Amino acid sequence: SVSAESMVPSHQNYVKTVISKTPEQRKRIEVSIASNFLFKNLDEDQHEDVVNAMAEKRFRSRENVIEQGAVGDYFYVVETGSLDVFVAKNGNPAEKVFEYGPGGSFGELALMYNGPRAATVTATSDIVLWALDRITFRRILMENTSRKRRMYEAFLETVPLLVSLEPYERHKIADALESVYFDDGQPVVRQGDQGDNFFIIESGEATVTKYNEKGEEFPMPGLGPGQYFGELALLNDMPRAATIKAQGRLKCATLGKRAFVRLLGPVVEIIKRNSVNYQTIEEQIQQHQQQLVPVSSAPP
Ligand code: 1OR
Repeated sequence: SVSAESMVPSHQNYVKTVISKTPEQRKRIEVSIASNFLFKNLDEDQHEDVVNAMAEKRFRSRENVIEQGAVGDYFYVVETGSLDVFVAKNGNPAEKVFEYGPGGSFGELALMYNGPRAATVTATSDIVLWALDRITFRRILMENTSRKRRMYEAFLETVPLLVSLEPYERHKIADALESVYFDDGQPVVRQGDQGDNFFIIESGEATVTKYNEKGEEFPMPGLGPGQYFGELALLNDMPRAATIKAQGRLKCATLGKRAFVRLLGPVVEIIKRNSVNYQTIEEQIQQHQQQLVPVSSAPP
């Protein structure tokens, strides 16, 4: 018979990697991983195991940390310096496809899929990295990472703004996304506020309202699944240009400003082009509404 005990995952069948560190090194690891989404949502023990297992590695400018086609051994987090990523496809010369700076991480693909390294990663300055061995990466970080990538994959493929991206670029976006929920009528962004986040609607609907100087409300076309908002404040460092509220239960995927700038770089031109349309829509509505009475006025 199957005993209850055998169903409990055993904690004896792996040996934890512990590389001794000074408190100063631990502090540097904490700073390096603080803004990295792959390390979010770890419990205390997992966090401790990861920090224990990390090894400090230094490379000189122009040295390769990873070579395309090689066997995967480590996952890396950047403490200081910068690196370029090159991909060679179908015998063509390698092309630069991405770059990393402090807080960035790479080398997860070969460890997740047991495949060859998909790219060459080269130091472009003298660098300090923290390396996590394959076994610890798979035991602690892989579950989270692949679950999140799978969870957002299908959704991100349907977002019109992101269709032109490479699948791997959408994976990086998935790593950085967090889902947030709003109840009917709850504001997501308020006109005039400082903006720190970008939103893509996963499910539900949102209303868009603009206020004039007198506090009169002008409703704008609403938003639905796959549509995005909150980009203007991030592009222009301006206050939020409209108030957006949940209409019924609303679920959004959100990116912080830094991730927005880093990951949506390839589509910023599309975003800017689309934002020009707002003016046209707004002008049309304002013209139309000059003959109408505003829907309501905010209390004085
Ligand atoms: P790896 O274990 O394969 C190389 O080792 C690492 O480079 C890889 O994990 C990723 O962490 C990182 N395609 C594949 N790997 C990339 C890419 C990339 N960018 C960074 N890495 N891109 C697609 C190119 C067609 C670039 C997308 C921005």
